[in-house]
Amino acid sequence: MLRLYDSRLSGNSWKVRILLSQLGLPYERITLDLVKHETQDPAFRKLSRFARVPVLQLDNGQTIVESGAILLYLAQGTPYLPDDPFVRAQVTSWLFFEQADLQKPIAIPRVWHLRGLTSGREQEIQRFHAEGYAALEMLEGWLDGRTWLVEERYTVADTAVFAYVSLASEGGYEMDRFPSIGEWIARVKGQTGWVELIPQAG
Ligand SMILES: N[C@@H](CCC(=O)N[C@@H](CS)C(=O)NCC(=O)O)C(=O)O
Repeated sequence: MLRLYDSRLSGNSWKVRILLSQLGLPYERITLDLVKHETQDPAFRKLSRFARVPVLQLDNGQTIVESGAILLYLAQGTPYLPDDPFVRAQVTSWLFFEQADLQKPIAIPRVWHLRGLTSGREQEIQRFHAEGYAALEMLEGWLDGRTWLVEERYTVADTAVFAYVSLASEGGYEMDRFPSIGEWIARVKGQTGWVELIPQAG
């Protein structure tokens, strides 16, 4: 059975859990505690060359690291990643954009907010916000008048970009500024098989 190493609040791991659910693939979930630095455990480091989650372990024991690589691996041959090479390149370009421009400026202030570590970091947060807002403006412009990121169909580009963008308010971003992003987030959440980051109790 597939095995996913994740952590409770990891948006990068969440992307993979959404796709696994949408594909109906059973998997074993192993949730690491990042506050306890469990990613530094020598046994885990053998699985993850970058000492980070998510890690997908295949039936034969091989592992895939990096959320984008895991999404592309799992989605091949499914409607979530079209076969046409040009369309695949469009999907891949969104995965790169998310990692280069969106993920870090959203994820780092979010972790500081969630762990109560913002005091003394105001200037750094401002710098991350400037970078993040610039990327969010580009995303907003692209989504204005469009339903999905690529070819007007839902793909792993949407899954990948959705995760941290939907969590940005937890990092102090004012998301009311981005109405098209807000509508697109609601559409992603409405996709069959979509799962919450943390399942509601009861
Ligand atoms: N580019 C990587 C980023 C992975 C990443 O930053 N993972 C974080 C959690 S979201 C992590 O494991 N950090 C290590 C730690 O905090 O110990 C991906 O997309 O998978």
